[in-house]
Formats: sequence, structure tokens, C-alpha cells
Amino acid sequence: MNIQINQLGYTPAMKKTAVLRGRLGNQLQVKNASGETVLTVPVSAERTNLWDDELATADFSTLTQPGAYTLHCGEESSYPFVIDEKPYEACLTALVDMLYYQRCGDDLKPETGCFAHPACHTGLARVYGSEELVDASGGWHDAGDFGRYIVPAAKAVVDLLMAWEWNRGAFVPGLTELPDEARWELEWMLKLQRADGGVYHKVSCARFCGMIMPHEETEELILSPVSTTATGDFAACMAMASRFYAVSDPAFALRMKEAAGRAWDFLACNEPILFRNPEGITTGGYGDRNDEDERLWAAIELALTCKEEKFLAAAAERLTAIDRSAAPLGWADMRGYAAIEGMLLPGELGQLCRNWVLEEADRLLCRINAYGITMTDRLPWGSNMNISNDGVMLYQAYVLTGDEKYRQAAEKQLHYLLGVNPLSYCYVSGFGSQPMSHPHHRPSVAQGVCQPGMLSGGAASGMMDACAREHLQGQPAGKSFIDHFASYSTNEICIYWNSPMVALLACLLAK
Ligand code: 9MR
Ligand code: 9MR
Ligand code: ZN
Repeated sequence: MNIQINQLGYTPAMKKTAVLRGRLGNQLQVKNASGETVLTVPVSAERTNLWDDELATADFSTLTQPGAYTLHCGEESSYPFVIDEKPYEACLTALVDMLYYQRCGDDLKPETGCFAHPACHTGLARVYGSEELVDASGGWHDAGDFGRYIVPAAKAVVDLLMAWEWNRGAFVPGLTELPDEARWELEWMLKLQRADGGVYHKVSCARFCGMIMPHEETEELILSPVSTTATGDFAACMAMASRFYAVSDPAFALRMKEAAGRAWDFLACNEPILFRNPEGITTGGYGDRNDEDERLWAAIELALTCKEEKFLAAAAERLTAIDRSAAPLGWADMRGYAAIEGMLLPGELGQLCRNWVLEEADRLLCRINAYGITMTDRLPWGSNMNISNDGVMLYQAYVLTGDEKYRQAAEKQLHYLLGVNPLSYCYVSGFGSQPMSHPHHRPSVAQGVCQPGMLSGGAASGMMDACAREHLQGQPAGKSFIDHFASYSTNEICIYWNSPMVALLACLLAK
């Protein structure tokens, strides 16, 4: 495809820009479903070289009439797309339902078809290095593997809760509803807290299993040691969730607030305990170089939830000390959550966080390339998460300023994920004309069918698996993607890659 569009379409009000590869012609025609040309617009004279292609754009924003269309330029055409009031509704539902499919320790509903399975990973887990057995059942499988890890879990849950708070009107229930689904994960997270407040980093088998269904993985479950990154994320996430459920379930909210307080107490009397896989464990590491951002984020959420002076003082001290030259919404670097949530703090602290968010959005804006995304030279493992995250951050600046440039930049992140990219993929399985369909996802491989509603990790320039090295060596960053189940570094799926896309859609669908 040489004319790239959002394969799910556009709302009438959106800015609509096609990206054209090569010298196709000077005019772009929009044709309706009967093949009649309904609009002709110029192709930009300006061309940009990016990722081994010469790119031009064509703005067809004046097309606002709901309907089905294709774009044409010279001999080339685009995939079909729609103009519709709600082009992303089904996708948003599927992105949330994905979390239901990832449930561990539950019998999946028959509606999940061939992905239904009896409750998995139900046995007690052994604490690493001891004979102690703990109930660590529940939660969501992290990704294409069946590990359950606290650090990425906190990111996923908070993304979802923020999305709901920002725009609950965007959500249509599917197999599940967002508050119930997030609670499924929170109940599991609570089980991973030790009596002294510290939180185990993860529960998994010793190593990754083969391409089997979840209930077929029956090796011993092991709780890996406590880390302060997991404990900090846990404290922040529980404190935030405690506010979220305060009205609907005060008892649950209190349980989480107390757990967050215990986690804080553990942090207060412990130096950083940074996680590395212990001897014999080779599942996901989620290692981190420091826990300053997790401690800051925890202080902010606890200050907002408990309104106690000690938390406010800790938040103030840490906010002034932390490096504010970036604010990512990562799983390792949580400064973005501190910045966004910190905007709710009173007085100068809130203002400092609003400035921090705006500065971050301006930095992102400067980095936007011809495909509309915020990264060009080096795309990390899971780049589609960063792209979704950046869209969310850009949208926060739109909320603060009302300046359309931020909103349009946020929209571009979505358009990239849904088709405006050099390989013309819709990176969400089951959606668009050219969906990603062969993910590194054990149930999909085992069933020989792709589960729907999963966002692929996407292009990654580091050649970090054998399949990528075999097929992608020498490709430019944006084309370093292969829709092959063996390429876990470009085509795995994750709970915390879906979750920021849920948040981005909630933002963009806000009235
Ligand atoms: O399946 C694993 C995936 O979930 C991880 O993201 C990835 C990197 O840690 O590792 C995958 O497992 C591979 C393992 O690391 C090496 N042997 C092949 C496994 C994939 O089948
Ligand atoms: O998403 C993680 C990515 O940022 C790291 O570079 C990568 C290697 O450490 O690990 C990714 O996380 C994987 C985790 O370790 C195991 N479950 C699947 C995750 C996604 O591939
Ligand atoms: Zn399981």
C-alpha cells in the first residue's frame, strides 16, 4: 500500500491526512462506495525522506459526510475507510476485552470461543528460596507468556482507571466492564503483598513454557523476591484505585488504602531493592535502574488519597528533587504518572506538575515525524506502547491549554497504530484491512487462530530475537516489524500495551 490511512476511519470532525509513498501524482481523489469522486485535494509539494521512503501528505479534512470511501492518486489506491461518528467503538471494547481473555485463575466464558479454558495457575506459589506457600492466584497473564508481574500490572491498571475517569462515556461493555476488569487485577495484586508491606516482584514458573494453553502450564509457581520498584508501583496504584472505588465499594477502597500505606512504610525503611532475576528464574525481569520515580509517584497518590501531611511533604520534597526533563508513562520510568496525577495536588505543587506535563508535550511535539509519531531513529521493544503513551501525554496538554495542535498530534499517534505506518499494518488484531494476525501469544499459536483486540508491540529497531535478525536486518526503524509469532521483540502483545491505547481512545473520544 502506498497511500496510508487510518483503516478504522475517522470522525467527521477529525483532521484527516493521508501519507503517500513515492511520487504518485499531484492530486488525491476521494471516491465513495459507488466509485464516484466526491473530493479532490492537492498532494503536498513538500516531500520528506523517512525510513527509506519519500513521503508526501494530502489533507482531506473537508470530507465530513459519513460514509465509506477510498483514496486514489495516480495508479494507487488506499484501503477502504469510513467517516463515522463512532469509528473506534468496537475497537475500544475489544481492547478492554483483551484483558478479560488474559485472565488467570478463572474459567473463561464460552464467548471467548477457542480461547476458553478452565482456570489456570491455581496452585499455591512457593516463595523463592523457601518452602513457604502463598495463594498468588488471579490477575492477568502479562503478555504472550503467562507470567504475572507487579510493575507492568500497576501501569496497566492505572491506565485503565484514568481512561474511565477521563471519559467513561466512551466505553461500551463487551465480555467485561472496565471497573470490574481492573478489580480482577487489583485483587490479585493485593495477594502479592507480604505482611511487612513489601511486594513480591512477580509470580511465574521458573522459565517460559512452550506454545501451549494457559491451563497446560502446570510447572511449580514461584514468587520472586520483593523489590522496591514493585512495592512503589503497588503503593501508587493501590492509593489511586482506592479513590476510584471509594464510592462504589468503600470496603474494597479501604483495603487498598491500607495496603498502600503498608507498602509506603516498607519503602520508608528500606533502601532501593532493585530486581534482577534470581538464580534459576528466567521469565520477564522488569528490571529498573532506580526507584526514585516509583517512590515519587507513590507519595503523590498517597497524598491525594490520604491528605496527610507526611505524604504531601514527601511528594513536595521528591517533586523538587526529581529530574523533570522527561515524563514517560513507562513500566520502568513512571515519572509521567507522577506528573499527570500530580496536577491534582494543591497550590504550587499542582502548578509545577502542570508545567511539567506541558514541557513534556512540547518536547514530544518537536519529535513528530512524517508518519506522525514521536520517535524516529530508535524504536524500542514495544514502541506501540510508547506511541500510545505519548498520545495520552499530548492530549493532557490539549486539556490544559485548549490548543488544537496537541489534540491533532495525539490523534496522529492513533492513526499510526491503525494504519498510517510504513508497512500499512493495523496493529490491533482483528481490526482494519491489514490487521496484525500472527502475534507471539501462546493461546493464539496453540489454537492456530489470532485472538482479537490485541495491540502488537510493533516496530523495534534492536533486532532482539532470532526471527527479527533473520528477516529484518538492515531495515529502517519504522519497518523493523514482522507479523510472525516467533518475533517476540516486534510482535508480542501485552496488557500494558493495550492499556495506554485504551487511555488514548478515551481521551480522543471525549466530547
Ligand atoms: O515467550 C517469551 C516472551 O513472552 C518474552 O517476551 C521473551 C523475552 O523474554 O521470551 C520469550 O521466550 C523465549 C525465550 O526467551 C527464549 N526461548 C524461546 C522463547 C520463545 O518461544
Ligand atoms: O516490554 C518489555 C520491554 O520493554 C523490554 O525491553 C523487554 C526485554 O526485557 O521485555 C519486555 O517485557 C516482556 C516481559 O519481559 C515478559 N513478558 C512479555 C513482555 C513483552 O515482550
Ligand atoms: Zn494462568
